[in-house]
Amino acid sequence: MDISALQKARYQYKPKLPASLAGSISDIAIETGAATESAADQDKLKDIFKLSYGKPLVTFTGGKNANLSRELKVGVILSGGQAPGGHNVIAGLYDGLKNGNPNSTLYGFLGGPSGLIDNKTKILTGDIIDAYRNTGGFDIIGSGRTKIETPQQFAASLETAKKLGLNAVVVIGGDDSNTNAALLAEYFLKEGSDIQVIGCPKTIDGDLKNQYIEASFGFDTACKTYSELIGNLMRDANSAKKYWHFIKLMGRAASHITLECALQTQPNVCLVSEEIETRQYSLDRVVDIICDSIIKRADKGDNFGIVLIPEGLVEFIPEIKHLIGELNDAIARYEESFSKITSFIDQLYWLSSRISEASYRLLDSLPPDIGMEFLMDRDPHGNVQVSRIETEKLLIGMVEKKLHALKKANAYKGKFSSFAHFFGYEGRCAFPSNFDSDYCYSLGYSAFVLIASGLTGYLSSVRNLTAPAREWIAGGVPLTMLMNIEHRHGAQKPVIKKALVEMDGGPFKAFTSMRDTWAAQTCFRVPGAIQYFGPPEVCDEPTFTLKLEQGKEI
Ligand code: FBP
Repeated sequence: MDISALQKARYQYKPKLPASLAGSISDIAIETGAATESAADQDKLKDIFKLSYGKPLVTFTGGKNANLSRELKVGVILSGGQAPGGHNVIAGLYDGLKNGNPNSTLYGFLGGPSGLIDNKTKILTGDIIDAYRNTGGFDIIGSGRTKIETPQQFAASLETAKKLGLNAVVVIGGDDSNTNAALLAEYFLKEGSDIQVIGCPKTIDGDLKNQYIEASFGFDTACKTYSELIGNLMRDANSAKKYWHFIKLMGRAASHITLECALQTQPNVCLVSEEIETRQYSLDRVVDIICDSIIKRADKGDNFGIVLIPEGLVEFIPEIKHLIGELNDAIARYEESFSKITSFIDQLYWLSSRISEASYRLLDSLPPDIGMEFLMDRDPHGNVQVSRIETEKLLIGMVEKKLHALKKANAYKGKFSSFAHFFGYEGRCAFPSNFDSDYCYSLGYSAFVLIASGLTGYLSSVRNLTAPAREWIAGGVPLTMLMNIEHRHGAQKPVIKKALVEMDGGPFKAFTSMRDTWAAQTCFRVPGAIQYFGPPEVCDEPTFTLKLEQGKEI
């Protein structure tokens, strides 16, 4: 790939580390806290994770730790969707390993977890790492969504790790991938192996967090990228004053991205899936919310505006959630016969006797091209691929219908002209912001310290993230602390609990205090592009979500 001037300049950027990791490698000690409990379902999880449940929290401080200069062999996996900063996690891990002992080796597993199962690796040398520092993407080794699930896959993973003589495997992934990391750590222990497993919290969705994992990496850069694009559309809408833009934003389930972008840009309407589920709003009610703003603004002659829609919305509208649940179960149970049916009409007929009448009627009432999107292949974790459901178009169609009826009844006199957008993949491989560059490098470096200290079943953790990087607190959080039991793919499974938007949380409260004004007036805020060079208040600012969650002003 040809190298841009920005990429060249970013190679020179030296990520900032927390003070506990920034000094000499021989001066990092670990402090062990109290034993931990899982997020819920403690008894069931204790039984599943007999050997790795409930370990203590650990924090790095100044002190001596002879283990850090051991020669180590580590394998790293990039798992699931891309998130800006993944390359810096690997760079931090590499630099930690080499600072500890220049003879240590870092293997990259190619194409995600399947690289571990199939023993597809490449040794990551200094030259390779240098070509990817502070860049976006996961192309250094590639990523994948293979789930390590069957006994054969677990056994093959152990065999690969043994063949390579690994001390540890690092899984850089989201909630599903880190659930896998927890299961792998337990499996290795059960098999009497001392190969360690460490996770790193990745996902632009921002839903892998608790009080010790303050943010997943990539969220910061992705939100800033989308907010720039939304701000640009706002300027365009306010200049021409003739279009409504319906913008769906990535985030498989949680609405964190949409909410952060709303706080940054102040749109006329922002739907928050978690609120819609809490209030049990129907699809019609959601359409009414959008139409209310359109009508209020049309009364003032403003026939333009911005609507933000979270990607996962459909799974939170009660009647659609029910439909998806029934579809998931029916498709999982009769996978073979369903996969042979190719036309939508035949699929509908096949489903008519396998899902409830209400769900069938709803599916049948959707425009066929959108109905079909509900039946597309599930991901390897059994989830509907919501990024492929065009909710923004479904809502535009329903809004048009409603406005047409209102016009006939003389209750709406405006003009409605719209565009549908989906911002998702555009933000996942952007050059990481300074925040993500620093955070990711610190996560990778911490992963090294956890490995060198002999720990397994931990997620690398860096917190106190609204403070300057030197004051960040690095350490590790036991993976079982984030887990609960959920109904997935037709069965009860141990999984990392998704952190959804909280109705009593700072970000949602800040949004609700302003949204009525935004709905009627034009209060657009244009944040502009991510800045990499310049004053810290411009270049290093964390997300509003993070600040509000920590009770800080925005
Ligand atoms: P992860 O949870 O693996 O980080 O992926 C998140 C995500 O970017 C979602 O926002 C989106 O729904 C999904 O990936 C898209 O998946 P794919 O890359 O397979 O199309």
